[in-house]
Amino acid sequence: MKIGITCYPTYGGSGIVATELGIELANRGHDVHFVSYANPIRLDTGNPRVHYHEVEVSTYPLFQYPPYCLALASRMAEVAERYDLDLLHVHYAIPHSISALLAQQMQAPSRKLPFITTLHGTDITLVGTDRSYLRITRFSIAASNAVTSISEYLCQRTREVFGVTGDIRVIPNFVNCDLYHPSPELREHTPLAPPGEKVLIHLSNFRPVKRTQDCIRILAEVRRHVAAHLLMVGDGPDRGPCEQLAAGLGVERHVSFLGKQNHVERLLPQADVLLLPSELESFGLAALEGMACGVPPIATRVGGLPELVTHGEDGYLESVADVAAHAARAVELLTDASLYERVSAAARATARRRFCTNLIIPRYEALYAEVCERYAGL
Ligand code: GMT
Repeated sequence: MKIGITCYPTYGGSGIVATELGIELANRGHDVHFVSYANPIRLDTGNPRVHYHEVEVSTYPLFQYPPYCLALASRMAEVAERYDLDLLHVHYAIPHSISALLAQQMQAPSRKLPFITTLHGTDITLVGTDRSYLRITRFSIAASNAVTSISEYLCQRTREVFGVTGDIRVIPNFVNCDLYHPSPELREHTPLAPPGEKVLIHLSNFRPVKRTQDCIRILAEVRRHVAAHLLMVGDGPDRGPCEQLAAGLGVERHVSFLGKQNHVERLLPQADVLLLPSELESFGLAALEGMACGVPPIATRVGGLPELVTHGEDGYLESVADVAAHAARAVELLTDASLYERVSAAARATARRRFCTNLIIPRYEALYAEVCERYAGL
């Protein structure tokens, strides 16, 4: 098929999922056209079936707010026409599904261009705090030819927030288990931490919802019992406060801030435990990527995380802000080798059994075929 994908190309889970989906689809023989304002992160494949079309937004002085939504719609329509696209798949409702709807209408009646909207979470929670997006988001969800959400939790929330009664298909996020895999050798001898120290890792965009400072507090607590080093991967508004807190708690030598990294599959296998103390996660992609690498997550019991992590089996779920409980779980795992091996193996097994690309990508392919067939008959 010829598929147009739109996402936010920034350092966020929705962009990562959209990018990885496009790459996997291209590996399976589809032609994938990314339409966005910048090259999506992690899109560094040499696959000739992956194309990127930039949306240029005019900065004419009259426009205090450049109309990105319209420029995107226009580019979507242009790409659909030139490359004979079968459908558009947009990740994140605001404003991508409205742009897709406009592109669809611009093509009609000569070309049938259905579009699918995948909800990732913040597109729904944002509406919770900014009601000005409520009506337009509800409208764009209803106008989509299919809607998917990345967890049961998010599906439920969408129904509650928007009163949506139509079909929302839950297709969970996925991980390439061949690319993301454990490496006991690397874990034993990582160059990223002093020899003999255990390694904790956190991966996010350092937004307040991630509670990144809790990671620093957890490390400080863990170090009272076990020699450990923390890798903080990513960047965002709370990086500065984290650095200050590390200095304040006297653990700055034991924390490495690695900034934004594209190849997290090379970093994760070097860690023993993944920390995800978020206030909310609709899915928790970082936890899944860690699990595929055999790195047990210690996360919060919020949002979609309980659909991914089974407490005590393949990771741990604790209350938000309960630093002592998160630290105690880390100490437990890091000091009991047989417990560690069991939980680590179970984490990897969960990723393989339930969330591997070879299980999830065919579900998107089936949906694409179904939507195209249904839309052709309209
Ligand atoms: O969490 C973020 O800051 C980024 C955000 C996004 O929309 O890019 O992530 C959301 O989508 C990810 C991929 O589906 C999920 O793994 C995250 O849990 C979700 N974030 C939240 O719900 C807060």
